[in-house]
Amino acid sequence: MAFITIEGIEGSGKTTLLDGVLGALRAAGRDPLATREPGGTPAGDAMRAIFLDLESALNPWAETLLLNASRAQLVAEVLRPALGAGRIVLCDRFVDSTIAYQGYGRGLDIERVRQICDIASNGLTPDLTFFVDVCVTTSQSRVLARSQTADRIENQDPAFHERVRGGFHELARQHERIVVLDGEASVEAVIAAAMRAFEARVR
Ligand code: T5A
Repeated sequence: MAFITIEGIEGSGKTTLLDGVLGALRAAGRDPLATREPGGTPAGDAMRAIFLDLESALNPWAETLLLNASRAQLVAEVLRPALGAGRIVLCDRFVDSTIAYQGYGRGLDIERVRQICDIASNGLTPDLTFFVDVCVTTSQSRVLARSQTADRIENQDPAFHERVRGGFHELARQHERIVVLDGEASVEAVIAAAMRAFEARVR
């Protein structure tokens, strides 16, 4: 049993890494579960759609509470049962994203944001977190290459994304569970570095 989260700014390669780690674990005979935030449950997916919609004029605290409503549902409906069954769970984003985006990015009081996240996560903390780090220029060119239409968060200015990236670096300094991976390296190199960290810390 292990709870592993993957963090980083937009287009940093989290989903690509998650797929790579999933494949490596399955090849080793494991049966991991993969999910994501916001979303991962029917109710959470509906909240994700509201959260990302450009038409949603969300107040930053409403945004924080919405993300954490989705999280509370995911913890109760998916994460706890899977971990309780002894599975390895990989989650694309978790509490660190809320601290980085709503705390550092939006500028909300970080302690109050953390208190809300604590209610939603209900004591669940990752065993290992991969922070896939890329610069904002790389992030923006990857997001643009994928689609010409940005969602509500991708639409924020570069200074916002710099603050979010800085927030992830600050969290990595504070928490030993966070492993910083160079997301500018090749996909194969990022996956290999993650698997080395997994074997050293989880097995
Ligand atoms: N959010 C979320 C908050 O504000 N607060 C919160 O609490 C939470 C939980 C949705 C949004 O929600 C916000 C943050 C987000 O804005 P999301 O669905 O995770 O979160 O959205 P994104 O971060 O935008 O996810 P992306 O799919 O855009 O990015 P990924 O998963 O990091 O990147 P990925 O793997 O899809 O790769 C992007 C492109 O880069 C290439 C891939 O092939 C792909 O084309 N790529 C690489 N290219 C070269 N070298 C590598 N190493 C590469 N890795 C990937």
